[in-house]
Amino acid sequence: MALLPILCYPDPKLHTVAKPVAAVDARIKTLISDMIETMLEAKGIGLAATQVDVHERLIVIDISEQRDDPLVLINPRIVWSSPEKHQNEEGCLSVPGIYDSVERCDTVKVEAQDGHGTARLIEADGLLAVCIQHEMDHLLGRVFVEYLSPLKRKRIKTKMLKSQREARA
Ligand code: K1U
Ligand code: ZN
Repeated sequence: MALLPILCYPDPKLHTVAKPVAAVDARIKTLISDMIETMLEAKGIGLAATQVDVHERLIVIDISEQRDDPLVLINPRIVWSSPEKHQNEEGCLSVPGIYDSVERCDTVKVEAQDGHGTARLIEADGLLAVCIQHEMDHLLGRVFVEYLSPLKRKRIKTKMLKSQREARA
């Protein structure tokens, strides 16, 4: 297993639209293991392949308290979302240290393949629903800060570029 580097906002590669996973083969299984290890090490509850510069439709999530119950979604598709929406506090491993409120659907139903390539239908609410919507946005090249005001986004961009410059110095 390997830790993968996570792209940081405003890296333009975060805006790449991911392509479908063609087959759940050995390469994808290795990528799944590496993404789970990377997510756990970074203390995240989710990670999209886009964030590790792989532009295929794959996400991993683990919202369990023991951090031992990963959910793997390959080629996920939201087939139903509730009309009820709420604001939720979000963070992102690609935008470290920034947390803000984003409106998301309360409940979603998602069709996807699991890590074995088996088709699944998942109904999610609460933090899982928020995390699925956040990660699926990554696969469309969308970062959560794009839901914030242009002024907030500009400040976040400046802050990220400054900390990246300082980390390089
Ligand atoms: O996509 C990512 O970068 C992972 C992200 C997932 C996420 C967290 C919170 C709401 C929506 C999506 C994170 O794991 S950020 C770090 C984190 O562990 C966290 C932050 C806020 C609330 C709960 C967890
Ligand atoms: Zn994120």
